[in-house]
Amino acid sequence: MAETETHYRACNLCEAICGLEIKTRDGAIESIRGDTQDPLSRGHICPKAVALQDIHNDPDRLRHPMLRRGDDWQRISWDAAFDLAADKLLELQRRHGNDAVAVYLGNPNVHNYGSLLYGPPLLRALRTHNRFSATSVDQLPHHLSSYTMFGHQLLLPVPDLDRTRHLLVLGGNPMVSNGSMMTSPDIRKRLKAIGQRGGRIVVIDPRHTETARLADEHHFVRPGTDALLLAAWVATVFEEGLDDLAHLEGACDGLAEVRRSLAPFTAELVAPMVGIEAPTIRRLVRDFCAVPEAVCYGRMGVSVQEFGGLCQWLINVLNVITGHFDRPGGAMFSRPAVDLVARRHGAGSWGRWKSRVRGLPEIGGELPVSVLAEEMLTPGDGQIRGLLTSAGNPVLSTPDGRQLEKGLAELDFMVSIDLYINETTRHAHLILPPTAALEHDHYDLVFNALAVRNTARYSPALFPPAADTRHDWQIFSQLLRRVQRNAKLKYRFETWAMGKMGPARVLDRLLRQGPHGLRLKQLQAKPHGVDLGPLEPCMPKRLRTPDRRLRLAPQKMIEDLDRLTARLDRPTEPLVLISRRQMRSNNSWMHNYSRLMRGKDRCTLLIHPEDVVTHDLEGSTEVEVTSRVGSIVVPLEVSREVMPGVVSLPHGWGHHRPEIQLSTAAQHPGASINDLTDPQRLDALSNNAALSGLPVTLKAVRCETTAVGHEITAVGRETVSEAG
Ligand SMILES: Nc1nc2c(c(=O)[nH]1)N[C@H]1C(S)=C(S)[C@@H](COP(=O)(O)OP(=O)(O)OC[C@H]3O[C@@H](n4cnc5c(=O)[nH]c(N)nc54)[C@H](O)[C@@H]3O)O[C@H]1N2
Ligand SMILES: Nc1nc2c(c(=O)[nH]1)N[C@H]1C(S)=C(S)[C@@H](COP(=O)(O)OP(=O)(O)OC[C@H]3O[C@@H](n4cnc5c(=O)[nH]c(N)nc54)[C@H](O)[C@@H]3O)O[C@H]1N2
Ligand code: SF4
Ligand SMILES: [Mo]
Repeated sequence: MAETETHYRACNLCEAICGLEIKTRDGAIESIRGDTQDPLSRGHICPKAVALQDIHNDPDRLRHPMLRRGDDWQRISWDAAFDLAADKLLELQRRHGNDAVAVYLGNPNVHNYGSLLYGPPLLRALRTHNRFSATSVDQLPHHLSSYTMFGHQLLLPVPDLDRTRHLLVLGGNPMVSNGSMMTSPDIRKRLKAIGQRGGRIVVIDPRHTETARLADEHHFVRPGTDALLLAAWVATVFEEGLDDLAHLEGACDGLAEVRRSLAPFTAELVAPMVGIEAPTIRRLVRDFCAVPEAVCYGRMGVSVQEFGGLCQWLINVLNVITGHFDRPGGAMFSRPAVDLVARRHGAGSWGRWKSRVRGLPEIGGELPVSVLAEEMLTPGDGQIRGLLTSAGNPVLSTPDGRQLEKGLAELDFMVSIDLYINETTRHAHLILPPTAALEHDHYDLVFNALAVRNTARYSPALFPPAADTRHDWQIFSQLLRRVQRNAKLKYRFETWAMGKMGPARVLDRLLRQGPHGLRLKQLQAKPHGVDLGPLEPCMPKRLRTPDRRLRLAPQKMIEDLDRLTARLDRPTEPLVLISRRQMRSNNSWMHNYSRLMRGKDRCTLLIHPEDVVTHDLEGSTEVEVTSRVGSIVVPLEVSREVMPGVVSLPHGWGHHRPEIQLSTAAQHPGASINDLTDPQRLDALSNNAALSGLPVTLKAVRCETTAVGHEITAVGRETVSEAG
């Protein structure tokens, strides 16, 4: 009789890296639970972890390399697939130059250490300037502020959540996202513990979020005005003498410049624009300064907006000048077992090249994904004609998905490394299917470095690769071998040797070199992970600036303040759109598992009751939302959760696209918020997409409407709001 086996591993679906206990019998999963012995997650999991078995078993998942001929997909051997991919990409480069081939890397790459170790060499070998990733619709401003202030784009301060007594959150909803750029599984307990030790949580968000519900205080903020609020806080700190830099005395440059440049942004000046009264703005920062263990933290809502770069800089400035930096309970640097900032290589860069059409600068080795479609659709030298995507779905996740679809349809060749034929990969000529999470080993290179506690955990694979799948690292490695076929022997040898080693041996080397001197064997002997202790003060030696000084006033940031001043004079748009995340979604790609799809339609437009009246929507259940670039129809959900003048939609929906092979998702299509977002709306400093605060108009859709698929056949009423 078959025995039940118990396996321990970390979940790699989101940033929380929860420990899992998985029971199997006869190679089938019996249960997935939280691992109570994991030092970081302590038994917590969310519903997505249980769906790991659905990914594993999903009949829609690709298990063979697939070649598209017209609308038909046919199986092809791996050898033929690798040869074809390399031949086509190299040929395009030979005929049209290296930049004719673009690469887009999606979010799951950062949750896959094989991809992180084996992807970059392939990118380097392709020598294209057209490198894109989900970073420029996400955390790019964090990297930019870390690069300019601390000397390394990956040296990212983490809120010391377990010791703080005052958490000030702007534009993050950890109760749903489970924490971002702040790996903090078991977030509910961690947040509740702040109150239990006498502390407070304050949330600044245009929506009364799940996190706001748990907080002691919540304030609505007009989308895209947080930089004004933060500037006013910094100005108030100096004006009222609340600054406390004693412990960093002598370690910072630019203090006087920060003080001078931000002085004009008084609370009274910014209040009408921000939507929070001046006395409250002042009181909020006094409260923050009054607690030694306090930290200000800002995430997606303040990153994907017009002033994302300034927001992330000002958050760091606020923590530093108020004595809440590099101190327990404040913003601290981690000391992970694999140190991402050990080498200068990859520390960051800015403007080494520019995008061809709009002339936007490279940052950190890549161009903003908002220019991807125009680089495909605009003829001329250097036009993108070939594309490699890995673990991404930019049609649903980047601005103006419909324009991108047009670009993808015109490509001479596209190859995707992905588990599915989705809204993006359906345009590929060739899809290379990787193993799914439970079929490969895992070590979290990135999120251990962003965690609220230093821990390390290695997870072996549970199952052998499904059918004819290969690990992502093997796919990258094989593609590289082909791409390099005419390269110098030295490079070809390196690639061969690295391919022979495999990621686990590379990891072992990185662990040994790391600050804790661990070995893979030690981690293998501790299936629940090892605890490496709380975050520790490490200034200034942890800084990566050449002189180990913290730059408080990077020139680019100071220069961008003029744009912020100009924002004060801009009239407020009548209605703007923001995004929201949902517990049972994971960006665009986990809507194919029925256990996550039960219940009511989730892709709804949240709208304040006052706006229902203002926009003449009484009695309608659906609404047509229009932006500069397009329209979608979505169900309305009236709620006081959003502030008047703001509507909210989740992202990652829009599964009505033809020819996708996601049978469950297609039954719950929703509509894509990124059919509305505008590739021309960027944070001019970081060039991150300004997804949030998008001006939109609404039009009622009459109840007798028949919606066919998701194309609009409804007769709308007049548009009443004239935004944008
Ligand atoms: N369940 C689930 N978890 C996830 C994901 C998922 O899709 N589902 N995705 C993962 C990924 S890739 C990421 S990057 C993280 C993101 O993690 P978070 O940033 O914590 O998640 P969001 O829900 O995007 O939170 C953004 C918040 O900003 C608010 N907001 C919007 N505009 C503004 C503004 O102008 N100012 C302010 N102050 N707030 C604003 C929104 O109302 C929202 O509450 O989540 C990760 N975790
Ligand atoms: N309007 C709006 N847009 C947003 C956001 C928002 O808040 N609002 N959030 C943005 C953010 S933070 C992010 S991170 C992006 C995400 O955007 P993307 O990274 O482009 O999209 P995902 O939905 O994460 O798509 C992941 C793809 O990877 C595949 N996949 C999953 N695991 C693996 C694996 O191990 N290997 C390989 N090769 N493939 C795998 C899945 O099948 C899926 O096709 O979306 C962004 N877009
Ligand atoms: S919170 Fe994230 S890491 Fe934890 S179980 Fe859910 S998806 Fe996995
Ligand atoms: Mo993200």
